Amino acid sequence: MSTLDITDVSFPPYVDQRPGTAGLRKKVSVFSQPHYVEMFTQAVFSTLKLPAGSRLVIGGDGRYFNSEAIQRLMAVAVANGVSEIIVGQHGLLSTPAASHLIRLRHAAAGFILTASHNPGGPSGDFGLKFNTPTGGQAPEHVTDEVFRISQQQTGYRRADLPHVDLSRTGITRLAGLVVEVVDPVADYAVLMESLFDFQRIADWLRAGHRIRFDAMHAVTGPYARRILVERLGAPLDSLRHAEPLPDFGGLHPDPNPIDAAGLVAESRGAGAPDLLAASDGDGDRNMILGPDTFLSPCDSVAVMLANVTRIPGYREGVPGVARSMPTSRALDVVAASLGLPCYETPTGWRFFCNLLEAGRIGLCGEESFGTSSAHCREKDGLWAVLFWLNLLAVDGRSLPGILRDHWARFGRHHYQRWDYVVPDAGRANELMEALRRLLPALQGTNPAGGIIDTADDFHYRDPVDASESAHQGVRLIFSNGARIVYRLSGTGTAGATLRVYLERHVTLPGEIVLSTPAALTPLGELAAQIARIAHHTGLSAPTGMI
Ligand code: G16
Repeated sequence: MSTLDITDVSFPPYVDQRPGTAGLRKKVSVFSQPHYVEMFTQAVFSTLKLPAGSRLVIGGDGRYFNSEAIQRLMAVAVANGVSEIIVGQHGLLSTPAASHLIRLRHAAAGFILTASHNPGGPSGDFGLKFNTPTGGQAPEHVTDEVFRISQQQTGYRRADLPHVDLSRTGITRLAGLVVEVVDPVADYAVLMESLFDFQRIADWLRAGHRIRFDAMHAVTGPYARRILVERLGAPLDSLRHAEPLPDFGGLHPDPNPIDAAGLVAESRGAGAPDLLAASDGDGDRNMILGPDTFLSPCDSVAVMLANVTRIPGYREGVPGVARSMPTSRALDVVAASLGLPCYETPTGWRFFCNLLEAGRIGLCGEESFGTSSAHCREKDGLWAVLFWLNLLAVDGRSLPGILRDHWARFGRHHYQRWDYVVPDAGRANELMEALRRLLPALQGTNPAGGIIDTADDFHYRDPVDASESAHQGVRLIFSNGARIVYRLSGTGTAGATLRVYLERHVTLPGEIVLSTPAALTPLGELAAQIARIAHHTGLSAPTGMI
C-alpha cells in the first residue's frame, strides 16, 4: 500500500501556547498565524506519542476557522501515527458527543475545536482542546508537558494530505489513511435514549406542556432538532437559533441570563413555556429556566441528586457526587442526607474525570452552567435539559414547584457570581497576590456578623492519583453559612476576569423567599472591600453579575 509523503517543516516556537482551563483559547487572528495550529498540534502529539495505526476523533463547534483548522490538524495527525480519523460531518461535534464517540470507538485521543462560550467570527475566539481515550480532557500534568514541548520544538511534521471532503458521511481511503465522516448526532441520540424515558417525555409534551430551546446558532441546533423535535415530538417552533453559523449570527453563545436575555424575557409572565433552556458554542453548558424562575446551576445539580433514582439511567443511584470549589454547597447538603461522598475539586471539568473513571462519582456540576454524569467525560448541556424534562414528566409539579419544595426541605443556597473584567491582567494578578498575603490576618476575624472560620488558598490533592493542584482560588468561609471565593478566569483570551463567588445558606422561610440580590449584595460589597478591588483595578462595581 502506498503511503502519504511526510514533510518536516522548520519553524520557531510560539511562546503563547499554554493551555488554560479547557484547552488553548486565543483570538482567531492568533490561531490563523502561519503554522500556529500545526505547531500546537505537534506539541500535543510529541507529548502523547501515539503508536502507529492510532485512531483519532475530531470535531468542533462550527465556529469561524473550524474547517480550515481541521484540515491542518489532520495533516499533522497523520504524520504522527494516526491512520484512522473519525470526524463529524461538516466538522461538527458537540463536546459531549465527541467525548462519547472517543469512548464508543476506543479512540487513542480526540481533538475538539472550540472556544466554548466565547464569541466567534473573524474577530472572535478560537480554541483547541484534546481529550484522552477516557473521553475526558487531558489532565494538568499532560497540558503542562504540551506547553513545555511547545516552547522547545523547532518545527513539526505534516503529511501531504489532499483536502478531505467533510460534507458527506461515509468512508474515504487515502493511501493507508481511513477518514470516516460520521453523522454528529446519531450515536449521541442513542446514548440519550438509553438514559431517559423518551416515551414519558413525549407523552408530557403531547399533553400540552411547552418547551423552548435556544441553540444560540451554535452546535446544539442539529442535536436539539433530532432529539427534541423529531424524536420527542416538540413543535419546531420550540427551537430558537437552531442553525449553526460560523459567527453564531453575531450572538454571544453563552447560556447565562445576560447573553440569553431574550429567553429570560420569554420565561416571564402568563403563557411562559414550562421549561426554557439554552446551550453554548460547543454544547456542554446549559442554562435552564422555568416560568418566572431562574434555575441556578448549583441548585440544578442538587435537585438532580435528590431525584436521581427517578430517572431510568440512574435507577441504581450514584456512588458519590462532585462539584467545583466555587460552586455552591447545595449539592453537599443533599449528598449528606443520602450518606454519599461529595468531592470538592478545582474549577475545570477535567478534575472530575479521575473520580468518574474510578467509579467514585456518578453526577457532578459547576456554577459555570455545567452539569453531567458518568455517561461521558465532559459536561453536557442537552443531557441536563433531558434530565429536567424527564423529571418534570414523572413528577407532575412545575419546575418552580420542585425548586420551592427542595429549598423548603434542604434550605436555600443564595448564589451569585460577580465578574470584574480587568483589561490589565497584571493588576488582577497583583490583587490576588495581595489577597493571599492577607489570609493569615483574616482568619478568625468577624467583619460583618460572621466569623471567618477558614481563610485559605484552595489546594487540591486528587484522591485517585494523588496529583496536587495549588492556588485554585481564595476562600473565605464564614461561621454563619456564608462564603466568598475569589479566582481569576482561565478561559479568557485578553486581559483578566476576576470572579467573585458569593453564597449564603439560609433555612428560615423569610430568608428563602428573599431575592438573591437582596440576600447577597452586602456580602458582595464586603468581598470588594476585603480584596480592595477598586484600589487594584479601578473598578468600583462589577462589570457583570450572574
Ligand atoms: C471551562 C471548563 C469548565 C470551567 C469553566 C470555567 O468551561 O470546561 O469546567 O468551569 O471553563 O471558566 P472560567 O475559568 O472562565 O471561570 P467551558 O465551557 O468554557 O469549556
